[in-house]
Amino acid sequence: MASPFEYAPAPESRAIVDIAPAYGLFIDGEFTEAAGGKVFKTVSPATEEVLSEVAHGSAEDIDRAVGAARKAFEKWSALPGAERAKYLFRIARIIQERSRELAVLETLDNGKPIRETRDTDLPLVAAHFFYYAGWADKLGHAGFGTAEGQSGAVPRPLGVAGQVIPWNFPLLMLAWKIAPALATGNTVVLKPAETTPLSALFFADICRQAGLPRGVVNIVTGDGSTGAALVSHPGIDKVAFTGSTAVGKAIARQIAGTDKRVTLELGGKGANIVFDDAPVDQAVEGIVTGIFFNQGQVCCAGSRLLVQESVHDEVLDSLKRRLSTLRVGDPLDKNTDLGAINSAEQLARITALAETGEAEGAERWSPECELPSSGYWFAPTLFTNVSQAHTIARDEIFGPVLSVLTFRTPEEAVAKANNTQYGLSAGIWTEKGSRILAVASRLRAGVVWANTFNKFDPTSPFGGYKESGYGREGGRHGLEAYLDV
Ligand code: TAP
Repeated sequence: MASPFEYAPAPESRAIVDIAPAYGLFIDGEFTEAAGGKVFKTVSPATEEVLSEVAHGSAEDIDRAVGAARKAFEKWSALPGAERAKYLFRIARIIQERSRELAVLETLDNGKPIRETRDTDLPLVAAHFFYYAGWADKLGHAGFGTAEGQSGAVPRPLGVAGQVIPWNFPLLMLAWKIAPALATGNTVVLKPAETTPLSALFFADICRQAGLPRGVVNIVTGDGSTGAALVSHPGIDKVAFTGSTAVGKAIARQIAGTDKRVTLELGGKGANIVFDDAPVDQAVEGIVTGIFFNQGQVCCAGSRLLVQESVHDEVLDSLKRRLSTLRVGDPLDKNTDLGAINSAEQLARITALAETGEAEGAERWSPECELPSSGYWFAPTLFTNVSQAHTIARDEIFGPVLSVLTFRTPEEAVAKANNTQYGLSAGIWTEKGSRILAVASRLRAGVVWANTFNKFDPTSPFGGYKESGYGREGGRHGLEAYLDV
């Protein structure tokens, strides 16, 4: 199949991005049809319009991709780090040059507001490639072995990495996985989520533009069965998975007893803790960012608000006023705060959990807002009178739904925050630095934000405790997951 990037017409309504009517798999540097010719449609969640038809990869395609990655590994891993870095720097710069196009594409395929793809996702995607490009020739100085030319063990790449990513930050999750893998000398086969395959395919085009050697990056689109075929393929040396805890557990079971290395980035139920000395206006902004950024479809969302009893009413009044100003609607409008839910399936899950919240006796509130008639939409919602036993306080909703609980003392706040099967994120709002340190040190969460929320940086490791997974991505720690140390 010829590259879809050569013949795509430019739809007038969104001229910044040319989406071709069909895309193939990206294997060994070429776009190719799936064995058997199976395809699936990807739609815009905001309008339900079909954006494109994408090849549905099977076990046979995975086998081809792993073969290409294995072949490429010999040369790629033998390149001096400084040479690998040049490709990563080139990729980072092309991402910056094409960031408007990629932001529009991601917003169309995912449903998230253009302000978020443009101002948060794309700058972070480029930053990850820049950051890991910088490490490529310094691996011997990362604390995982000795430098080349010195005596001792030089850290080595693992081989072929099988990477499976979710739909909530398609391009950013790709960057989190591909940038460190390539910097450390591994080659990859990546499987994007079924509902958001397009940005990974545009990334494949960027790899070609950057002159990346064939087979170093392979993209196989498809559904869960494609991901399962990748994870179980005997030719991969490492599995990097981001997604639900249920699938993460299944993967851990599947690869038990093999010598594959694995990192799992799974679900969360983050506590956002507001103490009575916190500046209320700032805390309210942080609560809104914590749960309504990306429509709450964020693994580290602050989905449980723990507010000190003495300021509960003041915070809730202010929060409701602020929620009444949020604009829900067209994700391509730069004034939009909340876009569409990613899929009909996800919308059904959010709806069911919100109904469970009501049925169990919590009090539901949403600002008045008109939702578009087509597409998948859910109004920003908060629940008060929530107890720790409620389903909406325990289960990850992965939507724009906030459960509000209260506490009296810091001890109670810590106990409630930690009372979850998850351990990915938490936030603390207080003016006292000593309280931030004391509380943060007792929270069982991989990332703890103080007086901010949902801030990301490529230099900072990210990952979970308990059922939020294991291994770290990002920062120096993120290198270890791709090295034989
Ligand atoms: P999942 O259903 O777990 O899907 C994640 C990815 O795994 C998708 O590409 C999916 O393919 C694929 N997959 C499904 N079944 C598989 C199997 N048996 N073997 C291998 N791969 C399989 O999660 P989701 O609904 O996409 O994402 C939401 C979840 O991801 C939430 O729980 C959220 O917390 C978590 N998440 C965590 C993080 C971090 S960093 N901890 C970040 C983002 C999201 P298809 O989509 O094609 O079915």
